[in-house]
Amino acid sequence: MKKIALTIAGSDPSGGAGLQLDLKVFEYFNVFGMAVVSSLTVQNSEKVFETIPVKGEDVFRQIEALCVDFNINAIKTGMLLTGEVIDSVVRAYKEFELENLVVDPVLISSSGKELLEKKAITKLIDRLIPLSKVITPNIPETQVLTGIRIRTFLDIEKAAEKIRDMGAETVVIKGGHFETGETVTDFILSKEGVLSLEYPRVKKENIHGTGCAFSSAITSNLALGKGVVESIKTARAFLQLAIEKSIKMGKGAYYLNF
Ligand code: PXL
Repeated sequence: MKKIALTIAGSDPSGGAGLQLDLKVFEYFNVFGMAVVSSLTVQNSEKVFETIPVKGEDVFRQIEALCVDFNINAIKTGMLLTGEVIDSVVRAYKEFELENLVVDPVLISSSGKELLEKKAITKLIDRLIPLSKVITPNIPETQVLTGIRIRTFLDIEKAAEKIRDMGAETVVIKGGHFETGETVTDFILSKEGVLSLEYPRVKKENIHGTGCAFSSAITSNLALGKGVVESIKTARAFLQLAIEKSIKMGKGAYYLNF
């Protein structure tokens, strides 16, 4: 039977990020994609102009309707915007005994718009992160979540341990914002130990949706029944390809292409 992956994420009407991109990635991996809308955004390739909340109870009811019908093999969360949405996801995750949760702890857009309200950050840490099989923060998100200022590779390792101690099973710290050399190194702390994945840095000013695509590729592979580390490696290789092939669709950021 075809496997099902669910994204609980914000809408990016331009298709460059958010649940619209997640669905395309699920399709690429031949997984049946479902999407619960956690918030709306008004945006284009240049900027996120506005964020519009969806009520927590409405998010819960969307998930509920899916869970009473389908067997969902893996889930990811992206932009959640509010604490009440986090509460709904946590409640649904527990009530419907969901598994294989990938948390992309989206906090702020590249253009500087808040995608999770500040007062909900402790809720993310206390309630959602402990349920995650994989969490995929970038460097700025890692700094906010841990309070550790990342200057060296050792700082990344310490921060990964701190996030693991919050209850995440596997922590992937994305190195794209760290240094600006010829390579990008992602750091993985899993039950199997530590691992780093190194890829050539693609020199394009600004590429939209990389975090969304990476976490939904991991989710796809978990839905297919692959192991955690294998899912992360496959997702990273896929992301590299999509970055290399990324294209200018509008006036602003490059969009992933795969
Ligand atoms: O890349 C973070 C992100 C996630 N989800 C939505 C977004 C963005 C960034 O703009 O718009 C909907």
